[in-house]
Order: sequence, then C-alpha cells, then structure tokens
Amino acid sequence: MEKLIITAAITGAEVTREQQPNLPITPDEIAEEAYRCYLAGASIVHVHARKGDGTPTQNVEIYREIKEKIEKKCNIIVQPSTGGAVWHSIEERIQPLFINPEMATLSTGTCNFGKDIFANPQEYIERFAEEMKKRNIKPEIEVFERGMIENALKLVKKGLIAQPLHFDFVMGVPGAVPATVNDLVHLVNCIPEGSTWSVAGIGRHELPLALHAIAMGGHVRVGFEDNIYYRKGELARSNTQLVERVVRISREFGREIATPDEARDILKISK
Ligand code: KMH
Ligand code: ZN
Repeated sequence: MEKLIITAAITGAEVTREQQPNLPITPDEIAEEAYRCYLAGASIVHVHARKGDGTPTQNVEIYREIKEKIEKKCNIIVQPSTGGAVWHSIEERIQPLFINPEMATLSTGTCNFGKDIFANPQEYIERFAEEMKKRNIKPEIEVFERGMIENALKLVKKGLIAQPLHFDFVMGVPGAVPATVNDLVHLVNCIPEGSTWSVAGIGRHELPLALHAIAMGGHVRVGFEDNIYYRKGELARSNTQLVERVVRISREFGREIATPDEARDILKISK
C-alpha cells in the first residue's frame, strides 16, 4: 500500500486557548508546532493564521511570516487555508494564495457549519481555483458534503483544476456529512479513479476515521483544528501527540509514513 500522508491541522479558526491551552497561535508557535509534527511524521501542515489576541486572520503578511518560519526549520508541505473563518470575506480568504504555497485548501461548496453557514458560492470557488492554477498551487479539495465532489468535477471540466485530484473529507461537522464509515466509503466511491484522499474526522470521530483511512489506502488529517482531545475527557498535550499516535498505529498495521518529498510524489506536486 502507498505510504501514509499525515496532515497536521494544528490551529484552525474556531478553537480557542480557553478550550485547548496548548493551541499554537503566534507565527513562532505555529512554526515550532509544525516542526514538531514534521519530526513526528507529518508531511503536510494545514495552516490558519491568528492575530496575537487569537482572532483568526487571513492577513497575507502573517501567512508569509508563518511560511518563512516553517521553511527555515524543515521541508514539510505548507498548506494554508482559503476557508478562513465563516465570517471572512472572499478578499480576505484569498490572501494566503499570494505567498505562492505549494498547496492550499479549496472548499467546493456551501454547507452548514454548526450554527453557522460555511459559504462557498461558485464565484468564490472559481476565483480561488483560478488563482491556484495561475500560481501552480495544488488544491486540496475540502469536501464537507457529497455534492462538493460534483462541483470539483465541474471545475475540472472548466479547466480550472487538473487531475489527479486530491480530496480531504471533513466528516462530522454538525449539520454536514456525518462521520460514519458508510459515508466515508460512499465518498471514496464517488471520486475519480486515480485521485488521492484523506479524512479529517471531527472531535471523537478523528481516530476511528483515521483507522479506516489507514486500512482503506487513504490518508489522514489530525490536529487541534478538528479535535482537541487525546481520548474522552483528556485534552491532548500537543498536536504532535495526535500525529505520533497515527504513526504508531499505521506502522503496526504495516503502512510506512510518507516524508514530505514522498508526499509530493504521491500528490504530484512539483516543487
Ligand atoms: N474554518 C472553516 C470555516 C479550510 O481550511 O479550507 C473552514 C476551514 C476549511 O477550515
Ligand atoms: Zn482549515
């Protein structure tokens, strides 16, 4: 089986320090946590920037600082978010693309997001995809609902994104696709042959879905963006602790862990 790509989603836009005291917030903290996750076995770091007070921001200069700081420490793939927080505008959300990352997220549809709506009108999707194409940035298609796969395929037809596609199934967001194995199998069956995929299970679903992805030949995302606990009632000490567990399980299963360069090969990213 292909080596396992582990993405560390270390900060996100929603979690607070009050909920998870070890949440990395400043560029230095984010870079250090990315480096530790890299040492533990992560080959991609999914980045959300924050202001000093913890407020989510899509400010290009903060993303640039984070990327430069991470790149000084290691060659992990830096994957900024174009999702931002639900209240960010399109002009804010697009900013991280201007630092020319190797990869970035691309959500291809609108969905419920707890009590909020994560809005991705066609105009946003196409604008982000065009910018990524122009800058040779590999999109990770964030799928919160089944229809988002269809929308991604429309982008392929329009020539805005190219195969092979890479999907991340974000499962268990309240109001969006549930984190069940049946749903995961269905989503995997709906993507074009030759695509790659990972799964990000929200909250208590993170570990069980990671196990299924390891066994099914997919890839795994873990981290405080999706889940702040190590087990029920016990907060994780760090993002690294969550990465380390996936590494141990995957190796026991007989699946080795991809380095960043091996992940680039698997995802067909040209550096
Ligand atoms: N924070 C969510 C509203 C992404 O990073 O591309 C959107 C999100 C997706 O996290
Ligand atoms: Zn994100």
